[in-house]
Amino acid sequence: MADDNIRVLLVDDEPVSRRVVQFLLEKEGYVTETASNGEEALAKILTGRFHILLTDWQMPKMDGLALCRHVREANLPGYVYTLILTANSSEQAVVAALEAGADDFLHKPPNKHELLARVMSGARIVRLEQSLREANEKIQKLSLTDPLCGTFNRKYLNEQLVLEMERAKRYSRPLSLIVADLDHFKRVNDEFGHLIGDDVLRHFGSLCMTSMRVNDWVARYGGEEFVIVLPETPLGEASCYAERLRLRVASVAAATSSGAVSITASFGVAEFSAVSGDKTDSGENLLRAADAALYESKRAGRNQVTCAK
Ligand code: GH3
Ligand code: MG
Ligand code: MG
Repeated sequence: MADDNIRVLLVDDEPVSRRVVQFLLEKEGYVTETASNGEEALAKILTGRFHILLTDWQMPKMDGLALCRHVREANLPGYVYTLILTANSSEQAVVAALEAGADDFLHKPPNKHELLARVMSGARIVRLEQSLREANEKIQKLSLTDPLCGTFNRKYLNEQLVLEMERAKRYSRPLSLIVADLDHFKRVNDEFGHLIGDDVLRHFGSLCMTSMRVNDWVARYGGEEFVIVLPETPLGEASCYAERLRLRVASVAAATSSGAVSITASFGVAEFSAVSGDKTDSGENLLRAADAALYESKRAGRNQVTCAK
């Protein structure tokens, strides 16, 4: 039996041959939908729901070759394995179908066993592509995540901040950034050891992640320093957010194997300016301004929020 996750789109303008093939595929366990011409098929394929396309060649409106070409040009979430069915099985026809982007070619009317075997081999390719894509996504995600805290890492910060600033500039939207640094964190390590220090860092990362809105994100910048990016947020709002987070950090102790460990953190806040030449006109300058404000918080006694001037 076929994997019931595999969805097939069957395209044929002749209702009888459509019904025969649909019956065969469904009996084998493939979820099968149909279309009666290339145009209708393309609209369905573009929904991204199909893994295998089994299409007739000669059809009104848009033929099978044109359909294949459109499918290959489309930006789809996964690979669509494509088989072309035709009565014309000349060498030139086979070449034209493969050149148009088909993966395989079947004579019409198809032999039942051959049809199922070829669809099954398509399903194998689809699953292979799915697992490769999932593995890639996992690796991509891991390469942008801080392994200790589960926040994003510095690589993500460098890449994403530029994009966020471009968007803010293009749509004239505000964007703010907070640099947070744990206070006297060295003392935590000295008193409780590095492993407990790690627990405390995880705790801090988790407090940040659970107190943000959906479009905000946090990256671990260095040892015990984090950067929080707040799109669509002007300086005043970002400062209120930092103040709420500061209070939460100071009031919720980290639960560690050595018991509850209380910490505080200092914050520096800055808002991006799209005006070239301003103090916060680039990612680097924005970070520098927030860092200078953080330094002010440290200098003034720690456990506080300072906005960049
Ligand atoms: P301040 O209030 O001025 O920020 O003082 P601080 O002690 O927090 O700052 P300092 O920069 O002197 O020390 C930071 C400490 O953070 C020292 C370093 O050992 C520790 N640290 C950095 N990365 C890690 C980590 O991944 N795990 C643990 N446990 N400690 C870390
Ligand atoms: Mg510190
Ligand atoms: Mg530090």
